Amino acid sequence: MNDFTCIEVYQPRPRIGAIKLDRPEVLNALSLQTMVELVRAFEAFDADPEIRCIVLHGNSKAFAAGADITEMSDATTVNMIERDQFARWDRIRQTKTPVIAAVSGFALGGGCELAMHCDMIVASDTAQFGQPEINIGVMPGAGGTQRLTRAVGKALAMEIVLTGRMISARQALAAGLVNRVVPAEVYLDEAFALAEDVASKAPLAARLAKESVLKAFSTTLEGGLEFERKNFYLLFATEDQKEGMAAFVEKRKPEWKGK
Ligand code: CO8
Repeated sequence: MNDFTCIEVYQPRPRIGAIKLDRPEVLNALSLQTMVELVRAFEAFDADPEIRCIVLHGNSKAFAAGADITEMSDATTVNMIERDQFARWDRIRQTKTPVIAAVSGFALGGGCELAMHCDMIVASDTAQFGQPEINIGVMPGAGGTQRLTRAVGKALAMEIVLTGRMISARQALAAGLVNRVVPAEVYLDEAFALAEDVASKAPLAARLAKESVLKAFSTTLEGGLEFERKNFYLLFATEDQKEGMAAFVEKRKPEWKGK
């Protein structure tokens, strides 16, 4: 996992996998190569039972300022279809391990959409979110019109998408787009601390709980309740359910096996 050129992959703390977008000269614009590497990193962490939570971040100036415009500017519809870039985004979306985006600076276009692919967002007070595609003659393509609308509601989503204006971290918090806003100096530590909290829980329960919450976005209430119930029952086949409940009864800390 050490031959990446657009990202850096590391383990900041036990059980936490971190991915740093690392193209600072272009504000971490998401090139095709970046997306290839992101998929590899996410899939490797997802396949590693030691990794219980993933944190995705950029640098203090930019999480990511969108897809790499220089790679798209001359593309035709046929080129875009042939590149099939969204297949990679779909693979990131399928990550089963909980994922936290730690956002400082710009999270624009594909950058905002990538943050919204994550399960939670910790923002620095300098973060700015936006879907400025309208300013370059297109529109969001990696889920922005759908995930942003579900997160912040129709009125604000329309304004962000139709004007291309950015919103501040505080506005994003008030609108429900992010989990918390913290000083820029500590945003990464705060994200790692949240990741540690998630990583300390029973991993199979965490995976199925994530899957069930996400189901709420793609099904009816009836279908979602059914899905949730099946996952709940499924967890009674795990050793961790026995351990978790025994530990509660015996007034001790549970020891999770991920089995
Ligand atoms: N792509 C390529 N290069 C970029 C991008 C980008 N998205 N954003 C910034 N850069 C480059 C700049 O060209 C500049 O390079 P250079 O130093 O060689 O001139 C460098 O990064 C620094 O940028 P600025 O000098 O512009 O920095 P400022 O602080 O003045 O401005 C902004 C920061 C406001 C963020 C500005 O850079 C900007 O507007 N960037 C573009 C934002 C944007 O439009 N994003 C949406 C892109 S389209 C998209 O994301 C569609 C996603 C669809 C899914 C993807 C699958 C195809």
